Amino acid sequence: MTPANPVRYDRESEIALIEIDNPPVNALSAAVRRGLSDAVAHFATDAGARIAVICCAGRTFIAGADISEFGKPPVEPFLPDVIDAIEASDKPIVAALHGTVLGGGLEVALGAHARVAVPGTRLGLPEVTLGLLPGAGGTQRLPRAVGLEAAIDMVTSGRQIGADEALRMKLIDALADGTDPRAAGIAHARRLLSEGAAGRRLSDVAAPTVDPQVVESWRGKVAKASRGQVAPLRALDTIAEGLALPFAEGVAVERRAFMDLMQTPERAAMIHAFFSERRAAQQDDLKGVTPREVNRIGVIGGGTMGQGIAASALAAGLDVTLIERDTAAAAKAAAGVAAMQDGAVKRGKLSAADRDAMMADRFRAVTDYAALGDADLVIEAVFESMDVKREVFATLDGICRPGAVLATNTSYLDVNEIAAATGRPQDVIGLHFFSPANVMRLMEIVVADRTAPDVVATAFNLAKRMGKIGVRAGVCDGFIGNRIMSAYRAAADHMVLDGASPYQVDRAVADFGFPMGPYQVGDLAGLDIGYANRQRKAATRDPRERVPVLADRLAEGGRLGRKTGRGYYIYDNQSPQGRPDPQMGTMLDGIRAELGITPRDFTDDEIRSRYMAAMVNEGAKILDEGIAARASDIDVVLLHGYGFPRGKGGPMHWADAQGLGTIAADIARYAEDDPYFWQAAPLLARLAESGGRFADLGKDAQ
Ligand code: 3H9
Repeated sequence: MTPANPVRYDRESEIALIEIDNPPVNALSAAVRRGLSDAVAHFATDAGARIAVICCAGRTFIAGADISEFGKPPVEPFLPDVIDAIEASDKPIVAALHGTVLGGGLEVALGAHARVAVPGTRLGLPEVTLGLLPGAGGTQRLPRAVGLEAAIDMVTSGRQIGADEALRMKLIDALADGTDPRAAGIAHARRLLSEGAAGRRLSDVAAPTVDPQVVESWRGKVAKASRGQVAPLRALDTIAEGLALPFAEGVAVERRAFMDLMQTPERAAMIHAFFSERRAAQQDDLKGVTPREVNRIGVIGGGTMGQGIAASALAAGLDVTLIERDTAAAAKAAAGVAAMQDGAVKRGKLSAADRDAMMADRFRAVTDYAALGDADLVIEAVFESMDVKREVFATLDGICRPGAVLATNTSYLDVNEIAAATGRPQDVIGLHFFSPANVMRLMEIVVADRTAPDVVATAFNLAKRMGKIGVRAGVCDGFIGNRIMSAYRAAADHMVLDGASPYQVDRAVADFGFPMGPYQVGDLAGLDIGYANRQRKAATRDPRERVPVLADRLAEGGRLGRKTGRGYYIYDNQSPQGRPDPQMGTMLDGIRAELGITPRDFTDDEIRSRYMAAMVNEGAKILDEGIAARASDIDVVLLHGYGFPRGKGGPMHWADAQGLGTIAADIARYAEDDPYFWQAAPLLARLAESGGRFADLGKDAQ
């Protein structure tokens, strides 16, 4: 193999081995496509080779097209042509699979005449998660292998399936015993040769019948799940339309759809999200810094958050000691953690035996802090009060071994002040998990003034190990996410005072693509939390700041949201998901009269513009202050912690796509009514003035 050719061609007696070696994930770059195409041509003329095996070196079979090439001019050979050449081969070709066989990788495998996988292999067509659909025959070959509905499910959801399921679905022909894909491929090729079998070309297989009723029922499901994204529905149409045509024409339908989707803002946004998630972990100042070793962790506080953190740490293979106030609370927390593990067993993510072993050997819930003496890292998840947190940290300071990392899960308190309760502020950091912590992937890593670099590196390492996306944040009230949420919540509250209803705001925001509007979120989280926060800040509040009187009235009246059956909405047997309160209009009229506000109408567009402008403006302030290092980090936080629609890429990407001049002009207009709230972030004003974009900031430094 020359360095330029990532595809090796070897022979083992009558078996040709075509091995792709393009780290890290064997993506189908132009060089791989060229190498694969040449290797297949060579196989055709290699008289001694009767069968070929395509396999991959490294940790995975091909994980898809090379995403970094998208948006650039296409380079030949094109993937569909390479796959057609594989399938057209007169001599059989076996795909030997391991790791994650995704997108174009699975399409290559579907072009082969037989597929064998090693245990643990995962397969999927995740293109819709990038705003695309399979563009190299996947929408037409997959249904011919697994049937119409199984194919629709995989293509429109982007879901990955395990090797066992793939075997049951007949997506693969065999599951190997060993873990070496090359050996598995050779063994399967030998079997085919000895049986005189040649596998099959999926393009020759008759297409499954397309029942329009089945397609219609899927359309409903897919539309609901995809919340306004275009790719999943286009993928459904492409499968249905293509299968009614001869294979070559079906593939042409697919190609057109793929090219159309390639041009959409949704595709650009979703690929931005993909790379932003990976960029978040890149920290230039941590290069060469060795993280501390973490095996044993302590969790203080066994509420929902503490339980979720414990469950997530256990799943990552860590040893967990949870501390609670008394034995009853410890037992309750332990039961909660066990229930979360049961959920993982039910979802097939954990075996029952592993759960039992993990709970017996690696987990304990106790009451004595002394049990944390040998912990490598402790995460405090107690009541959100500075006094309580400082007391916990002072105790930890007296008990934990030197070098242990002491983390707080506070969602807005000052981490510097918490660190000052110890004699070792260099070991203190914020690890802000999102609830439920065993499900939500976001973790804000809050770096205080004196946090040591190896503690920051340890936090990023821990995030990766726990399957979380760690995003670095500086210390301020609410860090990145909650600070931005306060801003857009305030914009919404102002509109409600001025004439909109909470229900209209929620609807307008949901139409943008959020799973819920701010008032539905408020009811879910509990209205007491925001109320307590406002009380805490009341003494220092600027008199020009508008108070969300409706929220205060609801909380003071015991309407705390779902948990009390009433908040902005009413929750009961008749409407477990909530229904508007018919009294809301009267209540709001009263509040407006008290405040001397003459209500006015808001269009849904204006609601969205104000909501988004507040979000983007606060994001710009956070960026300017260095609370977030990159605009893309803000996008990741909003995407993973606050339900921002992935198809729009995050608020900063969305703002760049709108043009910052438009948003700055909106803010200037809103400021005419409320100059205190609508102060344009200086960074936003500068970029709007120069025609710049958030995405370009810091590019020179990268
Ligand atoms: C497609 O195939 C279209 C076709 O239908 C039609 C074409 C005509 N390209 O995630 P990780 C990089 S669409 C380029 O941290 P993990 C990634 O950026 C594609 N680069 O590792 C990172 O780089 P860095 C369909 C890629 O072990 C490094 O690899 N395929 C690609 O947690 C490691 O990645 C997909 O959507 C790529 N395709 O997870 C699969 N994939 O180190 C997307 C990864 O510089 N990929 N990189 O930051 C994944 O889901 C995960 O990366 C994977 C590994 C599960 C493979």
